[in-house]
Amino acid sequence: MTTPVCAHIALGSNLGDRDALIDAAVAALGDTPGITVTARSSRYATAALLPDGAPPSWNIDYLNEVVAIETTLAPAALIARTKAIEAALGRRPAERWAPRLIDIDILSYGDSVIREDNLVIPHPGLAARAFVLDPWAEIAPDWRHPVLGKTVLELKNALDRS
Ligand code: PH2
Ligand code: MG
Ligand code: MG
Repeated sequence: MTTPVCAHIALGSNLGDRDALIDAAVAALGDTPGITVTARSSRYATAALLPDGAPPSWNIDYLNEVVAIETTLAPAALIARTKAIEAALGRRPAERWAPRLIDIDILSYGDSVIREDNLVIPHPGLAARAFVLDPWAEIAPDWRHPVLGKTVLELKNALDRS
């Protein structure tokens, strides 16, 4: 038996029935052989974080949630599954930062540090984002970022929210 690994996953939606899409994504994760959903944060309504120069039409509020899973899937299989769930829920390829029906991002996979072309864990950038750290701190305040050496709660408390 492979020992299950605890991973954390961020979900976001700013198009369509955002609540139903996040619910469906979490249900699909939990229905996957080798994945058990072990904790869910509450859901946060968040303003879209966009790069300078993004089209004003992209400025649509998100719902965000973070879940914890126990999984026997390897990281590559886990990301393949998240992409398949996104596609099954209607997400189509689009520009980076464009509004999306559903976004499923792997934040952490145990204490692993993975830097491959299509798989960077812990997820870069997200460790500085309130829409990730607020829900994440509800379910895993003590998880320690293996590169930054800070816990989720410490990262959250250090956020510049101005
Ligand atoms: N995801 C993005 C870009 N901007 N803003 C919020 N509030 N929430 C998100 O999930 C989000 C975002 C790219 O994945
Ligand atoms: Mg994302
Ligand atoms: Mg994504």
